[in-house]
Amino acid sequence: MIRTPICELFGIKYPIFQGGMAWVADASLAAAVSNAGGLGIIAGMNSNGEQLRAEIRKCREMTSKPFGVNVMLMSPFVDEVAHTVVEEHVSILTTGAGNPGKYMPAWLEAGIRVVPVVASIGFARLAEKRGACAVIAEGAESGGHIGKLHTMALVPQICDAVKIPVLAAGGIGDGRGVAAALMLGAQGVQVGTRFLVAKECTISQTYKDKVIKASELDTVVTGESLGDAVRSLKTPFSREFEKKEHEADISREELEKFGAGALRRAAREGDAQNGCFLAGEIAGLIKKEQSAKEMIEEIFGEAEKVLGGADQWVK
Ligand code: TUI
Repeated sequence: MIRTPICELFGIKYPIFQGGMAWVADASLAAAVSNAGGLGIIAGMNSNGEQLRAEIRKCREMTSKPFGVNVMLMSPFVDEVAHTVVEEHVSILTTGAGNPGKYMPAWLEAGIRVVPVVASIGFARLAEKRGACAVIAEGAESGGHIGKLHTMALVPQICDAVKIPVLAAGGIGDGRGVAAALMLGAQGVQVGTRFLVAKECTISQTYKDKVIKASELDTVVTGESLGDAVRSLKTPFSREFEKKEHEADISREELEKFGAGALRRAAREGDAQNGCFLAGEIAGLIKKEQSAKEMIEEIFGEAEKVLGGADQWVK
């Protein structure tokens, strides 16, 4: 049995958070992960305040276990979402793609435990100072919006920089990844890409099939020229985006217009031509659909085995 202080802090059996993936992480996935003993997280990114409220209430009907909400700080609805989570008495928040400082006093006042995703030491220290109870150090192997450092270098540096617990994210899809994260000093993990193919994940079958078929070389990072690097599966959309962003005369607005709606088209419509299928580098490792429970039990069974065998290397 692998238990860390993360389990007590968040009232969960296994020290694993499910990534709050935009257009993916709904009540169905979050409740399944929470019921399996992890921390399910509802994406706040693609919802306005009222849509998020409905999703939170739906999740409460599907699980009595703790779950959280992710507040994506670049969302056009971020102010509403930040307010709705307080009104709905959400107890755990993760934040992504920016600085949640503006919202922290109100969230802490409401007794919410806040866990920002960080991609640098400076930001991890700032999050700790502002009252975060843990941070998620997310390396650039991740799908979606990414920072510059990768998990192997980022996690130990963040662990040394803060006193609060650290969860590792980016490139973790099985028990070996969990074991490695613990060895780097993390007390838990956040997993996104593997949960894309959970049976309870409601995305299009096209999306799931693409993840299952992906090889280790099938992701690409676009948007670096906009200062908004995003990792996704190689598709006609990503190739077109890549081409456009290197055109000398294209404006930021034109590119953003081209990208608008692409996450929804991938996740909800399975539009293989015009959708943007976010996924991390670990997609190549993922071979089958399973329930969230099967995934989590398998991951922690493997982690226990590899950690238990680690002393073979110590003479
Ligand atoms: O947020 C994510 N991943 C995401 S959000 C998303 S939705 C979207 N993305 C791009 C365009 C349109 C929609 C898809 N994937 N991960 C969390 C994350 N946060 N990764 C990196 C960071 C991060 C980076 C810099 C957090 C803080 C930061 O700096 C804050 C500061 O102000 O210094």
